[in-house]
Amino acid sequence: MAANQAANGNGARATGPRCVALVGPFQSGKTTLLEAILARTGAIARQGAVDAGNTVGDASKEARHHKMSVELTAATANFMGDSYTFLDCPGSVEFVHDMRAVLPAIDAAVVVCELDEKKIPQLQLILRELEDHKIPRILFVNKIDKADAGVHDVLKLLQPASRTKLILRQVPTFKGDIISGFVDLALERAFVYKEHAASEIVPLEGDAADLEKTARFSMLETLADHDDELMEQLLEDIQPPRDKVFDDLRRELREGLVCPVLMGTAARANGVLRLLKALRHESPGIADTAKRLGVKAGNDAVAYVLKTLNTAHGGKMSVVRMLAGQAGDGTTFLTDDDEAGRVAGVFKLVGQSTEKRGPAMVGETVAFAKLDKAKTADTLTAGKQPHPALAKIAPYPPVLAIAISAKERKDDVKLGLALNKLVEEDPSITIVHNAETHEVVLWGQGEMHLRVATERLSDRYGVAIERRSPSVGYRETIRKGITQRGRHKKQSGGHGQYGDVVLDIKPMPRGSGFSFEDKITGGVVPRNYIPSVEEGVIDALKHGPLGFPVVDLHVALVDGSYHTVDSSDMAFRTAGRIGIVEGLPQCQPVLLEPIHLVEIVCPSEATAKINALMSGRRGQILGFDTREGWGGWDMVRAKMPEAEIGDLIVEIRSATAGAGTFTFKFDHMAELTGRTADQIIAARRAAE
Ligand SMILES: Nc1nc2c(ncn2[C@@H]2O[C@H](COP(=O)(O)OP(=O)(O)OP(=O)(O)O)[C@@H](O)[C@H]2O)c(=O)[nH]1
Ligand SMILES: [Mg+2]
Repeated sequence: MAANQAANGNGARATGPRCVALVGPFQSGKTTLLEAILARTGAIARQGAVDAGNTVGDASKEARHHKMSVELTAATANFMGDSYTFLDCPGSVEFVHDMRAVLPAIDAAVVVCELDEKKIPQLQLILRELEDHKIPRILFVNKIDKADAGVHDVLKLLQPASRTKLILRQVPTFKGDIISGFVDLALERAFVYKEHAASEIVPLEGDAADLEKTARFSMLETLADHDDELMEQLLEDIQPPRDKVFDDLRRELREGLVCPVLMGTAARANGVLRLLKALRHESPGIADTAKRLGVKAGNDAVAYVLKTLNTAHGGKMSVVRMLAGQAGDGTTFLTDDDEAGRVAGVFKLVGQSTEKRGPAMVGETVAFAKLDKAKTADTLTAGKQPHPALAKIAPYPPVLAIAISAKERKDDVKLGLALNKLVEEDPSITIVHNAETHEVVLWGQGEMHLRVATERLSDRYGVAIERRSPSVGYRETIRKGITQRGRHKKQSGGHGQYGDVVLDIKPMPRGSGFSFEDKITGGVVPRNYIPSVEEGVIDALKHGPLGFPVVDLHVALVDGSYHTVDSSDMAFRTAGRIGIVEGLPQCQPVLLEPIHLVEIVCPSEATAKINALMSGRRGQILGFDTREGWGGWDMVRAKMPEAEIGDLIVEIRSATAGAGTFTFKFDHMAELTGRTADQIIAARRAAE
């Protein structure tokens, strides 16, 4: 089979396999739309429903359980002789990495949205990502069965989310208060929706005809912004030929000059055929996408890894888009800096069902088995030289952490392996081993993200997990100095133990850590024992009188004595320890807590709420400003104790309809006294 290269110029539609992502705000109906598309194209016999738990997408136990998408679903279908792979992306911001990682290699995105003001900031976030990647996009206004907004309100509501001009391609028609169909403004035809069937063409007359005229004119006006000839025709009141309108729609979509808006009801498969036709005629194909990405021309296969999966039976699978050439069983790939492995099985994907198939051609989206070292977002090539990485998609910094451990100790090793697989599938999870507390800390993008991660550990990898809040990095220090003797003397039978030191302990400025000084004169403590004294001191400082590591102090060894037979490294080490353990409680120990610099970004209408939230959590607001390059958004800066940041993201999201987020970095340690400190110290004692 010769690979179909897409034709490019005006008037020609792209051909060959397409890859289209379904993206959009949380719960807008992407998985339902995928289901409708698969049913309309005959890839599945009957349209399932998310609420019934029988859709192709969201088939994992976790997704079914939470009734939301928690990872990417890929499904390939044929429509009018062309192959299309749809990538159903999760809408939740917590799982956004699965969406961001696929963007580089798609031809176009269908942005599924709702006419809901509260979801506009989320829509804006998604459109920005697409705009930044220069990906042609079509807005699909879903759940139109529930909408009662008039035609003009559609653009008024949605336009603020898009930096690119939106053009309304369809206007709804009503039967009473209920939307019964639409007029297609390019075709100039009226349709009535039929449930789970193609819409029926009806005569365009009466009110609908008037509505169509005005709406079509405004569509043409927008197109004419980028087409002088069309502008002249409009000014002279000449009806542009239909083909010209279609050519403009296609060109302006592909060049990212406009973003067309279609509508429908995914749950009933209404508007789905028109959407598919728009994709067929207007969306770019692999030739344009390869050009956009800068894929190097040549005969070697080039592929981009959209997603990495660990299936129960098939082992590791890399879902890839073929950007050049072809590849099949036995093809050896390189990443941009390593070997990727050798393909052992090519699969067509329709959700969780995988079907073995022949080699993958340019433009196709398939799964390759056993590419051991390929990672999501890698650029692969079958050539001798690595292909430069076409995209680097770093996950957003994590915002929430939990400490986890295997419920049963025997699962410790299994847990380690499972965590590696978890991160391989979802790089937006980070695992940190805290050497001080011996905790395994799972960092992720939110509550649900971490919950799903722990569910996967038990469901997929068979390791039951216990979870806790991770420890806060408290420290303690002293406010007052002291000179303290530390004496270790034991006379047990033959060989005794003898070490005796005098330590000058004094507080140091914040951030100076610990320093040790040898001030011994006249050999009262022999030189060779002094490092042991220091070791003993350091050892004791790991656990101060309040229960935390002690910092910001200086210890000088000023005096001491020794015994020619009984003194040893061990004895002086113990003496050093005793000096600290007995000395520190007299030095007015005080708790130190980490304070971070926090930057929160949020839609401006939420700024006041965010300020209040920060103050309520012992935050010190440093100021707020408009977010650079983001109309209608602010950035709030504050200093905030680590303990209060713990679940901050949960409240930020609830104050901003999911759109706000934050970053933080360590700033300084601050003294903490009073009730809060007492509680922390008591909790520490109880835990010991
Ligand atoms: N009324 C109406 N409800 C719909 C329509 N499409 C989807 N829904 C409902 O909206 C909810 C979310 O649907 P999903 O398809 O899971 O939405 P999603 O965008 O995939 O959700 P996430 O992937 O979790 O972001 C479900 O309860 C659907 O039944 C529609 O066209 N009309
Ligand atoms: Mg979904």
